[in-house]
Amino acid sequence: MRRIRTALLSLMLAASAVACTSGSDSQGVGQADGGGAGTADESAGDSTEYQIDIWADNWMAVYVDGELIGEDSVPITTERSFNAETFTFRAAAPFTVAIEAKDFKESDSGLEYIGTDRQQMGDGGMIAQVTDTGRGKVVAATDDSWSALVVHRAPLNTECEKSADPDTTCESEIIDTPKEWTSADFNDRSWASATEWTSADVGPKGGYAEIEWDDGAKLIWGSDLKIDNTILFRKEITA
Ligand SMILES: [Ca+2]
Ligand SMILES: [Ca+2]
Repeated sequence: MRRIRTALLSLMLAASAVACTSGSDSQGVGQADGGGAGTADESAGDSTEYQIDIWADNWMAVYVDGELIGEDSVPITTERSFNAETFTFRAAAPFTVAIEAKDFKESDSGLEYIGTDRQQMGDGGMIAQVTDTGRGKVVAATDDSWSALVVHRAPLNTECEKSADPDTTCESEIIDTPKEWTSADFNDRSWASATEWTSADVGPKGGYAEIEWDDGAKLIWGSDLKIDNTILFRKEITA
């Protein structure tokens, strides 16, 4: 499947290169320069077993080179759904880890506990590390070298937090999740860098302490722990 796509992509790139040199000048800037090296595919025999440990407030799904390898076993609608997960997978470096992380929100207002005396903006946070299980070595971990795209931000007007009708008064910014964003050759160069947060900022609990985190593993999120509700993260791992 992947081979075919790679071959098709090469053909398309070749075709557009011909089109460019033969006169048409209006395209090709955006993506033709994106993939490049990334498409040297692994043959299954060369793959290595890895595990990823991950903790998120409140929910996450993990993809490797476009394939879902695991998602949070506790539904996001579970109150205080804080838990760590460990997933194993096989891959050949370089490979791309893509993580969708969600802070719980009851509606697009961005608030939780709506209509109760606890109505508030919840906050998020996520940490992960990838270990080569054969060598017992952490080969990658979350930090500000990861790319991030916030696809759900709310409330933009934080003063709506105690509103009696937050679904009307709270404003949000919601963008479409890009197609193929989990694939190795997706071009994420327009994305922001993830923001590193301290454990004092995030207050990680429920499973976080059960994992022995590498010193290089940092809690990350968007630039705002409360307003950034759904975030896509990506990192190409070379080791
Ligand atoms: Ca939360
Ligand atoms: Ca939030």
